[in-house]
Amino acid sequence: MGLSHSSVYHSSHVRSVTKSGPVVITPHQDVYPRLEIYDFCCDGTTYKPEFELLVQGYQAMYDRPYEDMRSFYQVAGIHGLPYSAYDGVTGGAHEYHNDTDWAIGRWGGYCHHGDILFPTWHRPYMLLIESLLIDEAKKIALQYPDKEKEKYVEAANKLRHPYWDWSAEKALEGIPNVFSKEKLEIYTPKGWKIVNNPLKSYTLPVDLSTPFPTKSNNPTAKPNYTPPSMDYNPYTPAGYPTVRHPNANYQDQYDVLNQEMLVYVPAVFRAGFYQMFLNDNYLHFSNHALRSNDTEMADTNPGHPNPLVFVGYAHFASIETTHDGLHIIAGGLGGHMSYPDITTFDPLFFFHHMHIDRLLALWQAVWVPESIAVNGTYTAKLNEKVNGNTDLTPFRKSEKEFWNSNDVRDIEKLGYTYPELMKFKGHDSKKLHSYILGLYKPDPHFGRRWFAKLTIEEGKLIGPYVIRVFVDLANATAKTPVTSPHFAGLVAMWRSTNNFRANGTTYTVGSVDITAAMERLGLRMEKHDYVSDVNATTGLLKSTSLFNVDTDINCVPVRQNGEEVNPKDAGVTNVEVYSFEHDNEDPNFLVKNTGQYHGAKKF
Ligand SMILES: [Cu+2]
Repeated sequence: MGLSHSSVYHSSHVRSVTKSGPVVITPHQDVYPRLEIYDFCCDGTTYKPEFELLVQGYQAMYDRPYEDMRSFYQVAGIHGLPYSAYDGVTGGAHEYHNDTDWAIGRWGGYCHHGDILFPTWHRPYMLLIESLLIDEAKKIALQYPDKEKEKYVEAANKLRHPYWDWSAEKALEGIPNVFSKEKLEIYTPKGWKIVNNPLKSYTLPVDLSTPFPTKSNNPTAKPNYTPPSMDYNPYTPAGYPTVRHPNANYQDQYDVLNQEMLVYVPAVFRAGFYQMFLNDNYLHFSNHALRSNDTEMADTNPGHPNPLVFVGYAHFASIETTHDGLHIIAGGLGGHMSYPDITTFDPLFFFHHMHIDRLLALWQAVWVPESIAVNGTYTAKLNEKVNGNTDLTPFRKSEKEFWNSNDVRDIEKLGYTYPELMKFKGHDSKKLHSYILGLYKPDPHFGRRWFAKLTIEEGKLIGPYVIRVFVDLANATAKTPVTSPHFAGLVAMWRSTNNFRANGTTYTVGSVDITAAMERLGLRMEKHDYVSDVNATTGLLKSTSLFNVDTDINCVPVRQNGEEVNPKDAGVTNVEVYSFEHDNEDPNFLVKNTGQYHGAKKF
C-alpha cells in the first residue's frame, strides 16, 4: 500500500474549488488547550472574553450566506445531508449519486462511521470549525473599543473550541445550561447585549430533509407535532431551529434529556470510557464494527478476533459505541442529534465531538492499519480499503492535498492540546493512564469486574434504538424501569439502516459493565467465594460455575418511542460474559491475564 495506493486514490478526487473556497485548514500558530465547557464559560471571569468571542463567532458563522463554504450551514452539511459536494470535493469517478448509491447501502455524507477512520476523520473536522471560529473571533476582537481591543485580540488568539465532558461526574447534573438558555448576556463591541444563544440551536436557512405526507409529522404542525417514526430523518423546514427531545410544540424538553443523563452517565458513559481506556488495540478502540467474516474461525484479518475466541480485554468498548449513546439521548425522539444525517446542524455536535477528540488524544498511540470502510462515504465507494494515508475528504491541507490520519496524530502540531496532556506532560504515561481510568471508573470496586459483550447485526431494526441489559430478571420488559436494581446498562444503536451490504452482514459490538448490578443483587458474592469454584492448579476461578449467562443476562431492545422489540428482531445475535481482576497495586487497572470467559447466549 503506502504511496502507490494513496497516489492512485488522490488522483480520483476532483479538486476544483468553489467561489468561496478553497477552504484550506491550517494548524493554529500557537498551542493552547481546548477547555471543558464548565471551566470555559461558567466561572464568569477567567475566560470571559474567550466565551464572548465564542458566542459571537458562532453567530457570525450562522449569519454567513448559506452557500458560503465558511458558513455553519456548509460545514454542518459535510457530515451527512444534504449529500452534496463540499468545496468541489466530489470523489471524481466515485462521486455519490443519490438515485443509485443509497440503494446499495452507501452513505452519502463524508463522515466515517463503523470503520477505523471514525476518530481521525472527525479530527480535521473539529479543526475546521475551530479555525473558522477563531477567524471570526479575530475579526470581532478588532471591533472592540481601543481600551479593550488588546484584551480581546489576545483572547481570540488563545481561543480554542471547548469540549463538553458528558462522562464526567458533573454530567449527572444534566446538560450544562449554557446549551439550553434562550438568551445570553455578553459584552460585545457595541457594549452589553442580550443575544440569542447560538449554542442552544441553529435555525435552518433552507429545508433540511423532506416533508412527510402525514402533516402532523412535520414541525409546521405544532402544537400538534408528532415526531416521525425512527425510520426516517425528521424534516426541518427553513426558518425552524434544531431541537432536542422535541414536544408537540416543537420545543426542547430538557427535563427528559436530563433524566436520561442520570441513567446514561454512570451506566453507559463512564463505564464505557473506563473499558475503552483499557483497550490497547486500535482496531477495536476506533470503531464499533465487526465484519461478518470476523466471526469465522478461518478469519485472517489482523487484529479482529473471532468474538468467541478470548483475547484479553481487546474485545471491549470502542470510542464509537459510547459516543453513539450521547447522540441518542441528546436528540431523543425527533431531535437532530439522534440522526447521523442531520446531527451536525445542532451546535451541540461540535462540543460533543471535541470531547471525542480529547479522548482520542488521551488514548494516545494512534496507529491506523489497513481495514475496510464498509459503509462507503461521499467520496469513498463501498468496501474501499482505508489506512493511515487515506484522504480525509473534504478536509484540505493545501489546495491540492487532503489531510490524512497520519498527519493528524500530533495535536500540538495542529496548535491545540488538552488540560490533562499539559498536566502530565513529561511524566510516565502510566500515571496519566491511571488518572484517566480513575476519572471514569464506574464505582469503587476491588474484586473482579464483569462485562457483557453484545454483538448486534446492523439493519435488522432501523435505528436509533438501544438494547437494555438486565441481570437476573427473566421477565424484564421495556416497561421495567431503568432504576431497577437489575438494570446494568445498555448498548446504543445510533446508526442502523436497512441498506444491504455488498460485503455481507455487518455487526456492531458493544459491552455493558454488569459488575454493579451483580453486586447489588449479591450474585457474585453468593457464588464466587466457594473453594470448589477455584481451579486448584491455576488458582483461578473456574469459568463454568459462576454465572449462568443464559438465564442471568436479559436483553430488552427499546426504540426511542418506548416500543419494545424482541432481541432477535433487533439484531442481537449473541451475548458473552467476561470478567477480570483489578490490579492489587493500582486498582484503577484490570489485569489482562486474569480474564475469564463465562459463556455466551445466542439469539
Ligand atoms: Cu458523532
